[in-house]
Amino acid sequence: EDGYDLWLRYHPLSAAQKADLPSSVYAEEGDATLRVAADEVTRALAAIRGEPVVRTSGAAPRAILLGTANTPRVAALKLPLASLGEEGYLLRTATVHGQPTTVIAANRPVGVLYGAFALIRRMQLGQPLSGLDIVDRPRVKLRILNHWDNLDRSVERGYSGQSIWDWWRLPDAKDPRYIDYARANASVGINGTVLNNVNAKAESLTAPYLAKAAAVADMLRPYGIKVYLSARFSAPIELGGLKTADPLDPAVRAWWKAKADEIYRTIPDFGGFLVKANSEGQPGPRDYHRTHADGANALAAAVAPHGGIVMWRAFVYAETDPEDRAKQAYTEFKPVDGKFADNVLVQVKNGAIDFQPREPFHPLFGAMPKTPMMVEFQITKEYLGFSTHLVYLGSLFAETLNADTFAKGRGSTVAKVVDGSLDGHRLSGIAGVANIGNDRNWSGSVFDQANWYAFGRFAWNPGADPQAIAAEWAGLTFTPDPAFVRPVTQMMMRSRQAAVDYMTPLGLAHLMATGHHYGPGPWVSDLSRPEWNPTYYHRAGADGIGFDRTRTGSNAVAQYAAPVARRFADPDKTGEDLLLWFHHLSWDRRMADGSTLWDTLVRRYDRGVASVDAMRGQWDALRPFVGSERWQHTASFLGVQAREARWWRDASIAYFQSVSRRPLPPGTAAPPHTLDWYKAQSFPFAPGN
Ligand code: BDP
Repeated sequence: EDGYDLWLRYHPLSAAQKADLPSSVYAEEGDATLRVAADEVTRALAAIRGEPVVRTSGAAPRAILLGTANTPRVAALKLPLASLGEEGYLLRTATVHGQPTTVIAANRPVGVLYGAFALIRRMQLGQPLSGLDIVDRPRVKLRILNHWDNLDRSVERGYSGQSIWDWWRLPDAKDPRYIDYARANASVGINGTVLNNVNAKAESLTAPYLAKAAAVADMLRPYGIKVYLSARFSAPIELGGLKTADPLDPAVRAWWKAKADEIYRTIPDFGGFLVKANSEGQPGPRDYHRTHADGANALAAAVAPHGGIVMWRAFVYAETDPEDRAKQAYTEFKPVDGKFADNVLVQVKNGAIDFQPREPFHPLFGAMPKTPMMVEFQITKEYLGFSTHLVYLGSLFAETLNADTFAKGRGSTVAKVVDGSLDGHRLSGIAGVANIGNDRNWSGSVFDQANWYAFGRFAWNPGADPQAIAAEWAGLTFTPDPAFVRPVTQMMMRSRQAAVDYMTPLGLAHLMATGHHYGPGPWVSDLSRPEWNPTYYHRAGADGIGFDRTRTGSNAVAQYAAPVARRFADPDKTGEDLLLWFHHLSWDRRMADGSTLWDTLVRRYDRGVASVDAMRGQWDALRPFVGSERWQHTASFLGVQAREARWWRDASIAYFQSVSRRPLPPGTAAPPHTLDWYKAQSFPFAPGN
């Protein structure tokens, strides 16, 4: 097994485990989505039981019955479907024609599909089906992957091969892999996908590319997945020949309207646009002295008659204001709260800077109550060791979603901002920058598949438990045997803190090498923009280390609600995890346990290295549970990670010691090379170079 089957492996259970499983499937198959739901259950059940499954159109013993309220046999059961909404489902054990039957029911076919995958999970994990009575529905409306895929099939920050979208061969050649992509996404409730990079080319909106996108949309539709496109703000100039892209210019608005009409003629259920504007060189409304709301509303007006939406990114940082990059999105967006059309969502990265191993939650969460706010996570691990380092992101997602903004008092979590419940929004959404490519194993490594899986499960339920999700994924991907699941889950749960420790401990951030962002570069200080340099972020000098974001510094803490601001303003209350994000402190400062900041910093690097060594040991012990190809692949990557964790540790300590001029704490090893040696390290090639 090479990992292609993801968590949908459908492998046989032991005789005892499968004894009570159903043996037939009943569904009415007029609807394409109901048909794929029935096919999937049949396929899974046959594989898990290891024998053929009967598809029936009448009463059968031990059947699975799938359907909506419009399916007569389901309707006859008079199930309480009202509370399920558009996408929820109900799993229940019922008696149909005197036969014990497992029922999957929903208001709409897509709910049945989600219920089918939930039932498959239970079956595959060997959980009992008797006495089932489960109701579930997604808390978030738009659960969307963002592909940073270019039209030439390169993938920005992609570490798993080329884009799966074969633009050259589309629309005629429809790669069957798109169906497996759709199955995987539907199985975790993902219901939308943005096909192209936020650094968008206008060409993606031309007729030939729309025809290609339409072919993909046709394949994804039965799986409840809508297609969206990243739009380049200056497309009216580039494609329409206009002199301006000013969002208030009537000709520009007419161009977008005509373009939207054309798109909806091609893709009738097109989801809408994602826009990166006035960020890192992308054009945007500020080029015309208009606000982000003016820009978003122009596109929103074009798609509104068709039911489309606009996701407008808040990832902006002006080239002119070097004071504190962490503050800039709030400064630009907070004043326009309430100015966005009601089919616009503002999409905000989880932290204020850029997908670092650890960041505090973005101050815009809770600060724009009149605007639906999406959170954007990065599933692809640009700053977390690409696809070679094993880092489970479920704990990172949970850390952001559980953070309390205090916007409306205690309990105003980011999750409640994002699911719309805090401020009563009709629209809500979560976006994840995809880690999917054309590698056989989709994500570059088997354990990176867990991050795709966890993203979907958190988008469905932002209150989910990362540990439970890790266990579920491991059980499905390898084996549900607790002797495997328990240690592997523990390993996954520790992995993100390990990476934080060996890359950016104690709230440090953005210390990586230039361009590709792989490996350490804390010394880098010669890039043209101040906020591109690691030295801008750590501010280490003879006096100490860290970025002062309190009143004596950039005062970024003031962008948070008062209770949060008070906590972050006080180094004794901030907590070790975010300490140097908010404070510039003396190397000799005493930490809670009495050690100095310098000694603690060195020990965190050591702890990170030790955690990776422990992960290697655990994986060795798990060899009997895992097929050889997937075991070997993971073992070799853990070897890379162990070597590179040391590299991060040694290079960082060599550099920081050259600044702190403090001795290493007793019992810690000196870096084996000089600082100059670490500075001279580079790659012959690294993705993103
Ligand atoms: C940064 C990436 C860059 C992206 C940008 C974004 O380095 O490649 O284009 O984010 O999110 O993290 O737009």
